Amino acid sequence: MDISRIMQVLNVAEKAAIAAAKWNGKGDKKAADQAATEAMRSAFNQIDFSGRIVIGEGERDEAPMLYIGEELGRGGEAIDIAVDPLEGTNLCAYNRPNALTTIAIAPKGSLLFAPDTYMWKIAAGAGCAGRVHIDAPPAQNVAAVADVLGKPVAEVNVCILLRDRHKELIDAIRATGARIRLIDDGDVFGAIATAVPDTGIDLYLGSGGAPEGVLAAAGLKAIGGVFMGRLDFSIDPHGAEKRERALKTAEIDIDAPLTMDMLVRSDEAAFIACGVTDGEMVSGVSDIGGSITTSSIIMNSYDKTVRFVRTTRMHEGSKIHF
Ligand code: VTB
Repeated sequence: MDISRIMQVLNVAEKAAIAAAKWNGKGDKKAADQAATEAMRSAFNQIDFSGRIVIGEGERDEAPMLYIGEELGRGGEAIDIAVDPLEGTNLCAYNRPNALTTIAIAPKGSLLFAPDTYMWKIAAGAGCAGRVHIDAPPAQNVAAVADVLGKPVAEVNVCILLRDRHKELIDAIRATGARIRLIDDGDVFGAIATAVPDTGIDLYLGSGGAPEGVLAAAGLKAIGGVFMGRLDFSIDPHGAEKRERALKTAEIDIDAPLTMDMLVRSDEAAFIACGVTDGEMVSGVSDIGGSITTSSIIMNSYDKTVRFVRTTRMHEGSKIHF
């Protein structure tokens, strides 16, 4: 995406983060999500583009805003949009690290309409393409990442969502001697962080939301990292009916390993995340003396860049605090 479009969408992510952060630590994840969603929708509608939600808050009948298929903007260039307005609603509600507002944008028709179910995922940073695979045993993937990074397996840090279904996976990683960073929520962060050296996360493994997989794939593809997924309807309480539906409507073989090129069918995609709570990748929203500062990460295919952007919004009488 060209830089002017990126700046417009960055502004959307920032506005959503500022709205969500008012709910940091307030124990109300619904209110936080709603605030982020409303702010995001309203900011998208200011943009001179023809945006279309491909990944959003749900189907039209269950989500009043940012529903799948919703059209946004004032008209212009046709753009596919994937959003999770508040990725990690619990993280925000309980003021835990790495709640983010997340957006991926790509030319129309290029983002996969992923079914709202689970996906097994593997993500790793640059250099790991062709070395790790969603179907390879965990120990093999850890060994490959250790080799690429030039460090012993014992120093590889694997991020995994803390869920009962991951017991076997966690045991397998423990057996290799590698480190594990367990996270309560927020696997878009976990996957993207593999490509951001200062986070200390080298590999992401495990199952989380399929829509979140498309968001992470957009970021990792943009900067030459690796992401692969495999849909899993069996974890989902409504999996059987969702599988039936996906069999009829999906644009892909729903049982196949999904590559970044299947999830994001363009070399023009970009991923933007703005911090809501503080985290290892970006800081959360801070409001000091009336000036509000946000921190964001942008991964853009167009110029193969990763940008960290700190924005301070001045209000009357406020001073900038860097
Ligand atoms: C997943 C993960 C998300 O919620 O969707 C998870 O991808 C829900 O998983 O990042 P469970 O149903 O097992 O709780 C997040 O962690 C946060 O939205």
